[in-house]
Amino acid sequence: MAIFEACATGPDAPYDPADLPPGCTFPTAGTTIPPDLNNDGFVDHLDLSVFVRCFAGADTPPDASCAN
Ligand SMILES: [Ca+2]
Repeated sequence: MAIFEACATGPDAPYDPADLPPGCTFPTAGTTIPPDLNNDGFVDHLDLSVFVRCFAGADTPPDASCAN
């Protein structure tokens, strides 16, 4: 959740993988970043919706179909 908050851009606000905000860092940034769960170039409410559906607990893997 902390990474999502640090990386959130909002709808229609694209992020630049080469210029991410403080706290939004990843070892290797490609064209999309991990919190952009639907890979549309924004970190917004749609990604949060997927996160909430898939969150099962700190040590519990998510249901395999939760992102669908
Ligand atoms: Ca997204």
